[in-house]
Amino acid sequence: MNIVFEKNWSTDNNGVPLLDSEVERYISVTPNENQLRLAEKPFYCFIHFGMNTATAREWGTGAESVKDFTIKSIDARQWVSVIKQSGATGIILTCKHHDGFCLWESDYTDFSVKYSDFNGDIVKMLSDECHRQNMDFGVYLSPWDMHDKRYGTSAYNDYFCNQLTELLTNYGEVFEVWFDGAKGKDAVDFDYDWQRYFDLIHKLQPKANMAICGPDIRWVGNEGGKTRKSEYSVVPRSLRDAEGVMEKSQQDESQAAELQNYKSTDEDLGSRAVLSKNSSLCWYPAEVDVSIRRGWFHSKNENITVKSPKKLFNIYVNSVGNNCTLLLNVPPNASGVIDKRDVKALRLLGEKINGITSSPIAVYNPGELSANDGYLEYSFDSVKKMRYAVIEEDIAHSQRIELFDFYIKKPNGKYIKMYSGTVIGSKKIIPIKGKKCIGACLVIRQSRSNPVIKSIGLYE
Ligand code: FUL
Repeated sequence: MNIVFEKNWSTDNNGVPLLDSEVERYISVTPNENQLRLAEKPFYCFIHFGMNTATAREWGTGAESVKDFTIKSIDARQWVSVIKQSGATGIILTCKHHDGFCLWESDYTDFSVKYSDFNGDIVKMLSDECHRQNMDFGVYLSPWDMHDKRYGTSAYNDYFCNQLTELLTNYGEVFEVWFDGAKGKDAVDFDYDWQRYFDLIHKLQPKANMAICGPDIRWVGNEGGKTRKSEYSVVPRSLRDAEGVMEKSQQDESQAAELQNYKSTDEDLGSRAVLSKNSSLCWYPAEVDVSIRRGWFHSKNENITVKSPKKLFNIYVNSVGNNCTLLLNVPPNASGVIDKRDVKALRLLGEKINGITSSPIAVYNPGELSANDGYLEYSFDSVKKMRYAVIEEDIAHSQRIELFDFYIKKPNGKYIKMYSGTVIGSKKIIPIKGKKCIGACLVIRQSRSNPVIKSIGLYE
């Protein structure tokens, strides 16, 4: 045996218990069916489109009128097909942003497309097109509403539930409902009836995940595409508290830039040290929301800020490949189409993502490891130039791996460590940069119990 592999989870487990009653408490926390389904389709897009697209703003003022929505048409087919090319499998539309303008023909307000010069229901146009092109459709409905006079009174909770009912009844299956925590710092205090919203969603769309201020998916904590070194999915239940999420969210239009540079102070959300201090835990995986441009809404002044395919791909590897889902925002312009710059970046991103797994050296499915599998060693029949290793835990058994090293075996027989990591979770993507090798080895140094590995894919 190679001496460097001797210390592993099955021998000393880095000096911590492999499984005791405390650790058992951590691994008893597992995803529900909706969370499992989302982890299988971890990349989807946001579309920020609406009043702000017409008025060229990031946030509205609350004083807009339907006449300000001067957009005449949209090309939903283009939106969906362009986004599909990026490899994304779903789209979440800002059906109502903070300005309160509704992109569907709601029966509960006169501040919607129905009363504007736009001819049609944008939510219907997009959801129909998503279903036609086999893409998931999701809904962003801003809890904070600057325009509606009911906001701040209990009648607003009824209004909000009526809106949810329309959106979750008339537009087919909805895969995610996104509740933004942002609220202007001068806005009136208001008690959102979160539990009523969650119960309603659960009743009308039992397969939908509820994100950010919702209980299924947590906000990664910034809008710049960054993730922590260790993105845990088993975390203290208190992180699910919607009011807590709101406190950390945008409270001012200009704060978007700040959030793009945000460095989370809560770096550790789920190590043993954190979990041991919390009696109640939950499965609450992170979602990375980031815009392809500087702003969330389209502005022609920001055409030069479209992120390069390389940058977008790095974001993908650091989010999807770091146990998170990725929600990439693509804002169509006031002519109702996605700009050609964004189109090109998305196409090239899609090619790069496909390129990760297009040339497999081998894909293994080890399943639950036993004490004999302290490390996993693989040999190839010829020299390969490895570009990626993709490792997935079977998260139906929770997340177990806490520390690991990944080695390649050089043609001269020597092992070189390519990566040291912590969390694996639903997916870890390790770039190897085309290094020549005749084998590879995964050494799990620390785990919460016997690791359960769904797959290890090695790619040229
Ligand atoms: C923020 C909002 O204030 C932004 O306008 C955008 O919708 C972003 C996704 O969330 O909190």
